Amino acid sequence: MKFLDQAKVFLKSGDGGPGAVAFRREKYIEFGGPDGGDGGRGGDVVIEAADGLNTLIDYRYKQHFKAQRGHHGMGANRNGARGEDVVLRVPVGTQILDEDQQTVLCDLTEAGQRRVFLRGGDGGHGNAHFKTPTNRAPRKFHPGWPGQEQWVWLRLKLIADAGLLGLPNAGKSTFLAATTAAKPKIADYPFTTLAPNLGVVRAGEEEFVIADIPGLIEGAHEGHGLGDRFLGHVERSRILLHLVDGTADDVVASYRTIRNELEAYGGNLADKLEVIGLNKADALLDEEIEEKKAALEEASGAEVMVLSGATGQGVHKVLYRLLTVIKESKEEEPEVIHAPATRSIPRPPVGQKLPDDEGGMRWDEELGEWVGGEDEDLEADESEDDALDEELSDEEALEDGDDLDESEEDESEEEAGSEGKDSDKDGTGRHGA
Ligand SMILES: Nc1nc2c(ncn2[C@@H]2O[C@H](COP(=O)(O)OP(=O)(O)OP(=O)(O)O)[C@@H](O)[C@H]2O)c(=O)[nH]1
Ligand SMILES: [Mg+2]
Repeated sequence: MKFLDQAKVFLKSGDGGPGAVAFRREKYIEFGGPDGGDGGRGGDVVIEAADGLNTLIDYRYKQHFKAQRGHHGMGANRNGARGEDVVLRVPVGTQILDEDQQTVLCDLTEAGQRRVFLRGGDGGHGNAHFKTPTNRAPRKFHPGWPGQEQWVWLRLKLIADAGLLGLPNAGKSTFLAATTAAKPKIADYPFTTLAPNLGVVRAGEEEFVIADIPGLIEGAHEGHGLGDRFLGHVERSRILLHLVDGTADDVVASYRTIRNELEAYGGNLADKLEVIGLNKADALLDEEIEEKKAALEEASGAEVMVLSGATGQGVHKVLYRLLTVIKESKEEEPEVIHAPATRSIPRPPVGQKLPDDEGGMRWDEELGEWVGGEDEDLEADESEDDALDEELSDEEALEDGDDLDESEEDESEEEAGSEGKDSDKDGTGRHGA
């Protein structure tokens, strides 16, 4: 299944149904009074965290979610039925962010959690409601209250107890495969892992979840490599396992590169507890291990554990350390860690940064593309980077989809709406009865 961890969707709760204008008309009964019922309430937009989902890919293909409007009231004091809710099933760990991506509106951290995100509008009163001693035949009715509508971002931040970090090829996926039943792709080229993988470690009675994310490189926060967006999936971790490839010439530089990216990402990441692992010990001589371990300890000011995901050397000790911290942290704070809002929009791709004064171009965070300046500049810039091209074409495809959806649905709604209202407003008799 394709992995997608962010999507922008339009939500609308149902409008309330209009009240009816109707009068009792029956043989032998004179002066039958007003008996138009109330309209039904519009459907809600409900968000539900579903077990067994781990991607937002469904929201790439459908972006508009509208709950049904309430049914209209009818004669003989019959109230309209309630509109049907629209339910969005999202993976556990999904946040709903405001359109500005700054505010977390809702954070679903447990399977089965349900939130009424937008309430449907109330139905309007029928004319029976407006009768008074002085106006015994009112033709007044209320058309119903409108529903609410909003564009929001869905952002998935997977929930794992421990997060794996490191440069590409540090051996993160190998570690995950060695300690859990997960079967991530492993190969000796960078960026083997393109989307996060989760695995469950079973240690005796206990178990915990590890997340393996794509490798980070220098400048990931500026969009280099795969960018740093995947760090969102370790934001809720209680501890990070930072793997450093022991066969690298300068392990301290490797370590610092990742630390810098954590700082640049912001959120709560740089302050998280971290276990540092000098990996691939099987490929190193003993004195190399000693030397590199000492250098790393000096640079980090923390103890460095030596391990090899390939042979299993030192792996149990690392798992035990992780488990101890996770257990302590869960005792202190059993709730899933609330992750702050972090930017989920694409960042300027590599080499695309233009100074603000150059041609008046600037990077538009909302659109994820360069805006302003001369068109020629824009084209030249776009063709430089394949990644950008892909992003743009994806977005265009989505936008086209939006337009279609909207125009279709709007038309059908308008038709339905105008029929409904005509029959209400002519005020000549029973509404829909
Ligand atoms: N000798 C040795 N090789 C290892 C060890 N762990 C991983 N490797 C090798 O290092 C290479 C990269 O391993 P991966 O597990 O794919 O690395 P990764 O960190 O997941 O890399 P990305 O997914 O690209 O970020 C593979 O060829 C592995 O076989 C180890 O402990 N010892
Ligand atoms: Mg990997």
